[in-house]
Amino acid sequence: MKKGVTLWICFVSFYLFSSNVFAQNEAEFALYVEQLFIEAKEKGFSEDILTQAKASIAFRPTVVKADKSQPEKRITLSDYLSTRVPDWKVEQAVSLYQTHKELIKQVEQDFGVQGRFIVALWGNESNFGKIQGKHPVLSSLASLAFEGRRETLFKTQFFAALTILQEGHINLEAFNGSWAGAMGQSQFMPTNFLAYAVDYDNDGKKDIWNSVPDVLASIANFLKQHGWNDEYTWGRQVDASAVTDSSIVGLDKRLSKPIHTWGEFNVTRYDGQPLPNVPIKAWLLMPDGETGRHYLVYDNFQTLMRWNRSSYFGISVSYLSERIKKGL
Ligand SMILES: [Ca+2]
Repeated sequence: MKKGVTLWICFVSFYLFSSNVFAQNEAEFALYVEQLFIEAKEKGFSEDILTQAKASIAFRPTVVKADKSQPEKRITLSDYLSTRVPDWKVEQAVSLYQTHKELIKQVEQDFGVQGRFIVALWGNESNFGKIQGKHPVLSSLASLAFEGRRETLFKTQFFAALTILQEGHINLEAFNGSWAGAMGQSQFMPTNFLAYAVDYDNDGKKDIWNSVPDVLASIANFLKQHGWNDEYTWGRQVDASAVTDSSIVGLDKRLSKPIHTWGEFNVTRYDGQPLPNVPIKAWLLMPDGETGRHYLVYDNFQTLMRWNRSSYFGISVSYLSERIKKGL
């Protein structure tokens, strides 16, 4: 057979096969959604919400694909910081801080979290609300639950999303988020929304999509509920290049020591001076090993780890908060 013909047959068979797989997925997905809504009804959601929600649901193969192809990160922390915290983001953060100065002061007082960390998280999560994701939350979560890799997790998120809808914080048309279901300017997953979102402008809605007061207070509330203490900061960059024992490095609870005792392990300030003699417990963090940047981080950094388990993320939020402080 001619090569061109073989290729053509291959192409047609592949097309038929993949469209067949897709149709099969669609049919299985429809059955799955039926089951999901039977469960939702048993949980007591109102008929009205369920009818509306169900009509809006479509299979989203793109989110499933995104879930399966999350990149294995291997860039250095320095590269990460220059991508995540470019100068323009620092400038915007400082300028927005000034714009919302009074609001931020109030949130600081009410929740006990320094404003620069709230603004840094706002910038890191959604570019201060500019990038919130346009994926319909219910369809994304149902598709991810259906796909099965983390079914229990996404089902829990799906029912939490239905609760948000039923409580009327957002309408169905505007109920959008990232492909993984992270929503609004603070990119809360639905369960975090239910636990930590705040209606700070008192309009009856926890609107993390549109209301800056609600967004900033919700971020602060998350941190506060996870143990933030505004008498302290996040940590500091240090020089730990003389540390030879890697077993003392890391964020494990058991590895904390009062900051000044780290001197006994040859850790100094970044400029080589001795560490301050203060009774703050600290962990030695070396995200890229010996050759990269070194930090002593405090309890508040552990709180940032509750937001996102990546130490690169925690350092980038901390770094942006430092740049904001400098710029104010
Ligand atoms: Ca509100």
